[in-house]
This record gives sequence, C-alpha cells and structure tokens, in this order.
Amino acid sequence: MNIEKNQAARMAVEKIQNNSVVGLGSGSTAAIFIRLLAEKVKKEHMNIVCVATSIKSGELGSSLGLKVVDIDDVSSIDVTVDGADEVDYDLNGIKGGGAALLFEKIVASKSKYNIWIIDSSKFHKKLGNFKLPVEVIKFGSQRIFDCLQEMGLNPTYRLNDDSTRLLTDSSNYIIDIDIQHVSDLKSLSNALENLTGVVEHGLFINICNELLIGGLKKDIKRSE
Ligand code: ABF
Repeated sequence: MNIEKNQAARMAVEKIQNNSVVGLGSGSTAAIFIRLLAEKVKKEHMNIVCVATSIKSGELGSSLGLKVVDIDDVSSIDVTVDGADEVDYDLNGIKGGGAALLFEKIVASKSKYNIWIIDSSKFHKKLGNFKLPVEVIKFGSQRIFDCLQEMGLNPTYRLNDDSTRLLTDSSNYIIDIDIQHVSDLKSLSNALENLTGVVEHGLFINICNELLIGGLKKDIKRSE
C-alpha cells in the first residue's frame, strides 16, 4: 500500500501552484505529501504558505522548511491535501482515524478546494467498513456514550496503548461508532450534531472535490 500512498501523494503535489495557501493534512499519506511538497518548494523556490490540520503535521511541515501559519492568519486556503480512512463512490468519506478530524474539518471548510489522497484499499461503494470517530468533550461524555449505545451504534472510547483514553489536540475524547448498518448518513450526521457535548464527527459529506487513488492514473472529481 505504501507504493500507492506515494503515488497518490505525488499526484497531489503536482497540483500545487506557486503563490498559494496550502492545507496540510494528517496521517501517513499526508505526511508523504508534506515531504514531497517541501522538496518541490525548495527545488522550485516556490512561495507557499501552509496551514496544518494537526500539531504533528504542522511540526513536520516546519521541520522541513515549509512556512506554517495559524489558520486565522490567512483569509482563505486555496487547496488542502488530506488523507482519509474510507471514501465512497460519491466522494463522501470517513476521517479521524488519526484523531485529527476536528481541525481537518475546520481547515477543509476554509479551503476553496479539497483533495484527498488514499490507497485503493480505502475506496468502497458504501461507507462503514471503518468505524466512525466522534469527538466529544470530556465533561459528561458517558451520557453521550450511553446515547450512542441506545442508538445501536456499539460505541467504544479511543484508547492509547496504555489503555488510557486518547486525548485529541483539543484535549477531547474520541468515541468510535459502528455505522455498517446505517443507510441514511445525513440523518446520522444530524443526530450526532444534536447530541450536546459532541464537538464534531468524522463523516465528511460533500467536502472532497477531488480524489487521488494510488495506482489509478486518473483522478476522480466530484460532479458539480
Ligand atoms: C487523516 O488521514 C485522517 O482523517 C485519517 O485518519 C488519515 C488516514 O491516514 P493514513 O493516510 O495514514 O491512512 O486525514
């Protein structure tokens, strides 16, 4: 799969134009993109400003010489290149396997154009092979967990290797839920957003503009 991740990242870097603001995604595929982008910027003396979707991506970009600024220091982002955990044929996706979904969705919403880079194992007709991450504030999270259980979504807290609850960059918890048997994702999205204490979830609907799949020479664009 790494070959496909490299291919997808390389296709994305070719799309970055000079004098642009670029969103840096999170995850291992996005990390390959960040490294390739830094090489291209250095080689071609490009004028690029970056906004990161996680502390980790920002630190990686800065360490490689990219100019990484705070999202509120730019009026808009020209293009964001990010990974995803699962993408369907309508270019809707599940993100947040790396617990960065909140900043990823904020950066994506400020981006004029969103490109996702994946290996072919993540491209499915229907979403649900990957559990859906839900970011919740710590205070009162058990009530949300219980609600999700009552909804039949089989919730589990995201844990660290030492079995402590993982904290996101915003010091929130992640609860992963099983959506394999959910057919109406828009209704699920609305239901989750109506649960007090839910900060954000990993359903990214109508956000991706272009999907680059390693191993496929052509890219897939969302129909307008
Ligand atoms: C990120 O990309 C996350 O939303 C998602 O978890 C990750 C996929 O990681 P990888 O590219 O390592 O498979 O945007």
